[in-house]
Amino acid sequence: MREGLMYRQWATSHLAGGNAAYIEELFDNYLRDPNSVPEEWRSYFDKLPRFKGITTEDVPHSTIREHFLYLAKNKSRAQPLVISSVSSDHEKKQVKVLQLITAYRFRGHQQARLDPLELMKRSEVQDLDLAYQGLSVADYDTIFQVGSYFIGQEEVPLRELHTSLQQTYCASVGAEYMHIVDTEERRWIQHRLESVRCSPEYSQQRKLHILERLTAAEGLEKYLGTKYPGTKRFGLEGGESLIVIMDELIQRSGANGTKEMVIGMAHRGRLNVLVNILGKNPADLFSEFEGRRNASLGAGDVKYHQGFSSNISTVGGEIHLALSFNPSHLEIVSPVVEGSVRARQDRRNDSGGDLVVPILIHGDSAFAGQGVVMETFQMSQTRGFKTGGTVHIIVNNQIGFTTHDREDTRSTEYCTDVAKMVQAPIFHVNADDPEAVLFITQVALDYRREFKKDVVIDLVCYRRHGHNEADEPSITQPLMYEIIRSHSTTRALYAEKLEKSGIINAELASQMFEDYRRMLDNGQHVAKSLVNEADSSAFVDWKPYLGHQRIKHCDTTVESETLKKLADKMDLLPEGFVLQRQVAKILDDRRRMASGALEVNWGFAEVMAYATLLQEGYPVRLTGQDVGRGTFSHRHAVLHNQKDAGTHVPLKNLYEGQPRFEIYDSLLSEEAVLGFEYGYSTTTPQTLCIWEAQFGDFANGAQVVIDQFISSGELKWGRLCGLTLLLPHGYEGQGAEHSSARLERFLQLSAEYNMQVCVPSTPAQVFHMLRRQVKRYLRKPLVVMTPKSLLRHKLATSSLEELSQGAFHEILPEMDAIEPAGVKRMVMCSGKVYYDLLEKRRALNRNDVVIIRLEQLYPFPEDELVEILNRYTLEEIVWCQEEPMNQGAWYCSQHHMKSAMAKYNPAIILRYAGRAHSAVPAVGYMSLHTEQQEALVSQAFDVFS
Ligand SMILES: Cc1ncc(C[n+]2csc(CCOP(=O)(O)OP(=O)(O)O)c2C)c(N)n1
Repeated sequence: MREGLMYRQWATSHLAGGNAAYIEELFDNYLRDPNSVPEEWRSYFDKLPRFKGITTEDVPHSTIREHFLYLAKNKSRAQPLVISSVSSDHEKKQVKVLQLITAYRFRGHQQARLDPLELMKRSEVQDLDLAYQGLSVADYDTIFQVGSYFIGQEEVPLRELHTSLQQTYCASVGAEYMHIVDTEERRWIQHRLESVRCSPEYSQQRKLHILERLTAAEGLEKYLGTKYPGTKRFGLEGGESLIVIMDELIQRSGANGTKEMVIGMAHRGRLNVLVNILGKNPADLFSEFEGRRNASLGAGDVKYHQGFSSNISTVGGEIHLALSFNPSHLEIVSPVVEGSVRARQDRRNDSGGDLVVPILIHGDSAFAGQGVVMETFQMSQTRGFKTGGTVHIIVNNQIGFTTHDREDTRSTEYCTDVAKMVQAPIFHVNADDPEAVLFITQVALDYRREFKKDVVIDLVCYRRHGHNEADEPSITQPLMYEIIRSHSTTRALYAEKLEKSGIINAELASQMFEDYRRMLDNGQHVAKSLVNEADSSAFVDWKPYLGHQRIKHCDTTVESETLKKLADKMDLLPEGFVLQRQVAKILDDRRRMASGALEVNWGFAEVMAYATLLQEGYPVRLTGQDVGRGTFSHRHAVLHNQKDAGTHVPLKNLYEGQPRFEIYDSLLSEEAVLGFEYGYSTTTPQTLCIWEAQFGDFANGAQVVIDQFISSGELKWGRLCGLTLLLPHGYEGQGAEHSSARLERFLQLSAEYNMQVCVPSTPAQVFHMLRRQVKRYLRKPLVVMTPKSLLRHKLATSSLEELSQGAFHEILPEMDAIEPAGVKRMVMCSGKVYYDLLEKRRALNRNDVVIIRLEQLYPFPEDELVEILNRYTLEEIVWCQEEPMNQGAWYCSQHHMKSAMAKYNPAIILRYAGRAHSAVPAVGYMSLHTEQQEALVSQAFDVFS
């Protein structure tokens, strides 16, 4: 009570007017918890001078509080409070000075000179005005406390402080970091920026190096522009400082001990990064310009989408760089890079992300507009997807194709605002100040290393030419391009600056240019630190996987003793672990399945596939929404203790030193998560990598990943990928959105042995299919239509022997003992409808009909089908499906079926039994669904007119 009263007296005497309430609240908070107020206020309150005389109302509260505490502790030795004199006018101004500092930290970036063209509108920021803060130039010589950062001094004259604030926050760097809630992070950034006012003095050698990098960046574009005029290269002109950033990121990371960097970037400046950073041989690039084809690729891709890797030497040793292949779809490479990085980190046991670093280079419009950017940020700190922070660079040329005005490109203030969702610091920097660019690169990389979080460098630049070299920019941006035409290049401006400061003379600058040009003429490598004989010890050997289109035979058998032993191990629970009742029953059943007392179900077969693979040395990674339990509660790979909510993952506890078993319920994203898993699996051939959709059709949220990477990556870029997609699919009356995984779309994408599309219908089939996926030296994506109701279907079971002794069958022949001689009709189908057909045939007692299951629709098992057809003398062949006629396998697979039939009997017709054409995947009424289902099953046995 007394404290509050005394404080209020102090506040009102010192801080009359609008600030008083604010300061009072701050001080109240400070008294409760000194750490709850911004540190500048905390240090101010802490440092208020000591007063003389115990009763004055000017006594700061901290002093009083300390004294009271002291008295309370030392009742017998009460001491008088020692208080020094104070100038209340100075105190008032001191508060205002602190407000001024805070204002610059919050809003200085709005006044920073970020745009080389000076076109960007800078906001009016009142808070940065001395007068607005109640100060004036008359106070310039007064000394104020400023905290310990500014130029390492605690007290400086206002003049010096004001200059420092402007240099730090309103010159070539616009720093946004006050949105970060963690005090330590903010302090760290403040210290780094303020201690050198964002402009450290670099050595002459360093400055020459910057000039050399800019010369290389500009030189390459000029050379290509002259040699191949009008050819698309998406030049970097205007944003050459990107090369300064990349060079520093690599060298500094290498010095820190980083071993690998994975870089994702779109078209802009890609050729420049390839040649000047990754050391691609210019001669190779030129031959691509001249139309050379890579004979080893199928379709191939344009030169500015191809990936590349190399090793670069740094003071800390060799660093491996991988520039990720990249489709035209902007930003989709971001999660792919993250997945690749995580795979490399897992391989190196680099849980902190120090050894492998992701770098993502974005365009300003794409970064602001594409949703996958947000999804990728949302992943960045989650257990299953974090990579220790990503360095994001925006090549912000202030134009997205032709769109320039902010009202059209975005609603946010900056193109980088999305990064604030994960409280990433954002450093805007003027690309025409390459030393500021270098400085901010160092701060950004060090921040990532210190805090393991994402950080953004917004390189504010311009685009000297059109969107590409065949595009005329003044059609849409006449005024901007008038300015650009008379604007010197970054290199020229920097060379001029170095000349003025006597570091170089004009001849040296042009000599540098000539030297670079000569190297290109000679077709020489221009990246100086390129390692010729790369250390390949950490490389993955993909050779065994290369050159196969299809491998049909694979031994996936397992000793039944091994199955039992593994099942026993999975049954062991930690002391005191209490299972939920239904889960206990499921595990109980699994125990009986392992002993042979019960037929094997889907869940058991699937987890045993993982267990056996782990036992054989293959890591397994499984992600997707709700994968630990399984959406339909069949997997239970993660068990939850009902007593303390702790978890236990039996598959992680099989034996000492076993391979990784990673299972993560993913965030609610399909696009970024699937992109991530694609990146992961293209980096680790040994791992069985699986992504599961909650319902199969949700995969369409990741359609870009399926179209641009999964189905076409091998043909475009020669990248192998063994990723498995589990997509729950099946017509059970659950309505339009929960029935179909859109099988037809995957089949339509299937060609040239690009991927596999399977519809396994028994537990043994899923067991062998998953094992086959990793045991064969074949890395092709596997798309699986997985069941829902079939997980518990009484007929969809297998024996333990089928697991131990069987194999994956691309076709399952007739299972009942039907005499071939009497068979007139064959019904072919895939998936769950088989069981409906089987029950119907049994009910009808139709021994003239056999039912066969196509368990793999692509690559189509044509020879096997012909072999089965040849067992019978058929009059009719029917394809039966649950899906409407325009969906499912009918349109996309019938040519394969007909091709096999032509080898059997060219005269025989393929009939259709299934739902009629439909605009929706399934109906919404259970009664209508049942009606349709019964009709299509009956139709398979009916007479066709
Ligand atoms: C998903 C997607 N939508 C549209 C395009 C077509 N496109 C190619 S580049 C581009 C402009 C990108 O602008 P920005 O991100 O600012 O990069 P810049 O080209 O200016 O470097 C557009 C719209 C695309 N490639 N991908």
